[in-house]
Amino acid sequence: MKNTSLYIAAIAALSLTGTAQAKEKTMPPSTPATITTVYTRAGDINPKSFTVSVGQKVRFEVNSQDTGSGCMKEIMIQGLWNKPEPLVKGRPVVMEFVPQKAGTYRITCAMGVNRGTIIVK
Ligand SMILES: [Cu+2]
Repeated sequence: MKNTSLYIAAIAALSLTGTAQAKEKTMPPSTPATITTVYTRAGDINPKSFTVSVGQKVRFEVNSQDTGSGCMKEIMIQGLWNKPEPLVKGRPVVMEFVPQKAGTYRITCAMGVNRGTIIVK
């Protein structure tokens, strides 16, 4: 009787382990660290300083409450996202990248005017 109970316990433990492994396999290979900011014409982006890790996929979201104008109508990250993206009210900008080198990267307009920083550690 005792032996049978042990056997059942062992089978139960094995199948639990199997389930845990199956769950891991269905997870995306690299879940991005999401950082989010809000753009307004009066306050530009807020928050404007972020820290992320080398090698960790980052998802940077900019939620625009206004449509950008003039010099500051586009946003980019020097060295991480070099394509200027237009700031349009109600249309989130999403930039996904994997930082390869530690350092301080500038969030700017298309012409290079500072609006924030991403620190990669
Ligand atoms: Cu500009």
